[in-house]
Amino acid sequence: MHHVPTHRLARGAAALAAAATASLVLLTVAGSPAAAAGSARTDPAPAMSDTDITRLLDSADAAVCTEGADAQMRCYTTEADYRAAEGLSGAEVGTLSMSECPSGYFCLWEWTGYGGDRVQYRVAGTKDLYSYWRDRGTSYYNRRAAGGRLVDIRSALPDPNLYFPAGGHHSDLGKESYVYGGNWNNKVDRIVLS
Ligand SMILES: [Ca+2]
Repeated sequence: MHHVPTHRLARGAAALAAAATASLVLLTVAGSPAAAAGSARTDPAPAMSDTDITRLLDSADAAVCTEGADAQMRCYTTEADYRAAEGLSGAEVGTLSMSECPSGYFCLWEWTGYGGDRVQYRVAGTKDLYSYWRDRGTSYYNRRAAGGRLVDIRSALPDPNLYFPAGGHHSDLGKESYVYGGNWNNKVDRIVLS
C-alpha cells in the first residue's frame, strides 16, 4: 500500500520541484521547445528514452504514459499536457473516469474506479511494465477491438493470466480472484495485447 492519494499531498513541495525538473526533461528530450510551449504540432513528440521515462516516473508521478502508433512510450506529468501533445480534446478537469482512455487503447490505472496515474498501450504484442508500474494496476479498460490478458510473473510457479475481451473493463481488480489465493489487485507485471 505504498501509493495512496495522500502520498502526493504529503510531498507537495518536493513534487513541485520534481515536476519542474521533469518538464525540463520533456522539453530537452523533445528538442522542440516551441512546439511544447503550446503551438499546434503535427507530429507526436519524439519517443522518450527508458532512462527519461524512469526518471519521470520516479520523480514526478507521471500522470499518463502512453504508447504511440510507433510503439514508443511517452510520459506526461498531467492529463492536460498529454491531451494537448497528442492532439486530443480537453478532458474535464478533475474528472477521473474510464472515458479518459482513448479509443483504440488498453488502459491500466493505479486506483479503483479508473483513477490515479495511467499507463496505456495500443499496439498488439507483449508489454512488460516499467518497474514503477509493476504490482500497481488496480483497474483497467480495454478500449480496443481485440482482447488480451494480464500476467503476474512468478518465479517458481506458472504465471497466472487474467483474460479480457475487446471492450472489457474492470473497476477493481481487488474483486477478481487470483488462482493462488487472494485477488488481482497490485499484481500485474505484463500486458499481452492480441
Ligand atoms: Ca506481480
